[in-house]
Amino acid sequence: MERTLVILKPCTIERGLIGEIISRFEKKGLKLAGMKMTWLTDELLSEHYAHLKEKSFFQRVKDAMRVCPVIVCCWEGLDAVEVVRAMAGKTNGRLAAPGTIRGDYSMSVQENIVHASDSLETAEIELKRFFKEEEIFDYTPSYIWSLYANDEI
Ligand code: IDP
Ligand code: MG
Repeated sequence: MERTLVILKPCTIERGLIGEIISRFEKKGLKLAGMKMTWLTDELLSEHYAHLKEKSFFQRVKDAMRVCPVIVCCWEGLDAVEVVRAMAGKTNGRLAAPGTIRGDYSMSVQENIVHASDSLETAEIELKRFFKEEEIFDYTPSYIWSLYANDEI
């Protein structure tokens, strides 16, 4: 099973969409392996958004992530990284397809509801960045055999 990082961004907290977004991942059949509320630091965000450091909007994007605490989640499932990225949709909420999280809840490139890891390698690095080892939980939900065929897992 793969694990991936999702961050519910400040825009999501402020707009009262926490339950809606978490509910989508739950209904899909992803397993919540870790979750906490945390106030991110500029230092941590500089690391997290290092790929944007040459962009004019780098500082603005980081500041937008510190408007209020965020909720970081670890979701687990078969192909979880790809599944969650597909559920998030395109970066720009105005271009993201209806039915995706950004497509349904965002009108913005920056204020786009969630962060989702973009590859398995990134997910591993990002989970370590935001969670301590003991904050990620191993357990098997009783409904696992209703979610997957026995040759899938
Ligand atoms: P992603 O979140 O879809 O993986 P990235 O390119 O990794 O997109 O960018 C990280 C975050 O930076 C985006 O989710 C968005 O909040 C912000 N961002 C990306 N491109 C722009 C832009 O052109 N203007 C403003 N903010 C941007
Ligand atoms: Mg990204």
